Amino acid sequence: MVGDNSFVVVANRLPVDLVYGQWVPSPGGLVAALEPVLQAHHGCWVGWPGVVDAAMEPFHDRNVLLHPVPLDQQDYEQFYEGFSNATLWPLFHDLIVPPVYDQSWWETYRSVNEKFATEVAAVAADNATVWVQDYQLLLVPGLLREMRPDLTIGFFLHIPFPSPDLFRQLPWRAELIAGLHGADLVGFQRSRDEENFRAIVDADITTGTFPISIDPSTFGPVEQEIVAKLREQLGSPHTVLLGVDRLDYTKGILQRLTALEELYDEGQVHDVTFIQIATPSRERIDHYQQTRSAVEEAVGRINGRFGEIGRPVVHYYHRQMQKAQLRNYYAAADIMLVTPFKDGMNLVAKEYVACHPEGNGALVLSEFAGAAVELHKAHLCNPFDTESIKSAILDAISAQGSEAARTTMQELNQQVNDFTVARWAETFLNELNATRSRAGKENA
Ligand code: ADQ
Repeated sequence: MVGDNSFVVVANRLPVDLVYGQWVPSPGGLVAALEPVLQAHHGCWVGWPGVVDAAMEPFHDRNVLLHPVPLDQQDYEQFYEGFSNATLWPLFHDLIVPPVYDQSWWETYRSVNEKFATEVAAVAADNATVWVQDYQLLLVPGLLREMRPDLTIGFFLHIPFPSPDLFRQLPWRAELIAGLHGADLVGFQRSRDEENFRAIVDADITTGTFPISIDPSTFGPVEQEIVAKLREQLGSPHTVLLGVDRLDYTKGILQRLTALEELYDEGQVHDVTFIQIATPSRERIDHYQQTRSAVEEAVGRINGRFGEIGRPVVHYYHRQMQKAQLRNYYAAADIMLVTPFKDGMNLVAKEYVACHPEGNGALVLSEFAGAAVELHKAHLCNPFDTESIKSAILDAISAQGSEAARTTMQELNQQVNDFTVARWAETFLNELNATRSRAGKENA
């Protein structure tokens, strides 16, 4: 028996969180971008609700039908924390920390991917389109293809794809590649990721590059009074720097703190305040705990060395924030620091740019973030080189208020307004349909 959904999105997480016993929409542009498609095509979303051992019936949220996939504690530890986030995540981010290769994690990863595929196979209508998201579900396209050859299957990888030499380390590399072969179209953030993937697969798999984006309309207009108040609360510093990240070792948070500390130490900056907002993330994994300790130690040290009463140099928040509040911080910041060692895209960079339609503000951006391809006019830096981060910050400070800085920020803003997440989804889905029609004709 088949289901009646002609469009199915499958992702590790459902786009909702359970907060004090209530389901609340989880922040993220993906659901906003896909909502119209889901509604127009009688679609549904298959994913884990984020709570272990939750036995739940399908339910509606914002008019989208959500199909929960239950995971137990072992699934959570071995599939999510283990294989997804301690094996694939570090391997796909170029070994910033060493990946762990563990046979039992792999077996759980495979069995959880089977659970997701089985659920999708049950809810998808005849000839439905299924869009599989990200590195937690690399086996789903292949498993689904066996269960339901009638489906059109797309896959999008949100994180980078490593170079062939790194990927070959993975003991289960052949199985993962076979999994992706089940897709009609495999999409990447950057052409470099697509090239890395193409170097290890047969020519017959269709791939494409589709840089993800945001919905700029959710980032404006900004209330100037609130922004002015925020700057006042900070003590009206000359320059406000901002960082917004999940607290993850890929994001280079410690490196930007080190750069700031050295700039203060050398007397190159004065009256500069840095706000770092870090969302708690994957907190039970060792390397995340180590990163948090190192970041918090640096914050304390910098404030101890250079802060004054009522005027710390670094304001550090380790918590999730509402998008509306985040928007005020983006708008208030003179310079945004986005310095990951490696990042599939980095939506924070685009969100900041979306909050600066008038052209004030500046973006310091790692050349290793996918966003650097489109936002190449930002102050690019190499996060492995503290001098490079420092000089990008100094360049941005000295250009503050200039006509050239304004023109650059307006161009970046235009780019983000033109290439929205809705356009990303539409481009991917059009290409997926075109690929499937070509294949249909060839087989006819
Ligand atoms: P992430 O690694 O999570 O995403 P990013 O693209 O920056 O990184 O997205 C983070 C999102 O979380 C942003 O929308 C941001 O606003 C939000 N966020 C961060 N800190 C927050 C806080 N304290 N409070 C509230 N919201 C906060 C992965 C890949 C990226 C890729 C995206 C999408 O690692 O490279 O860009 O998927 O494909």
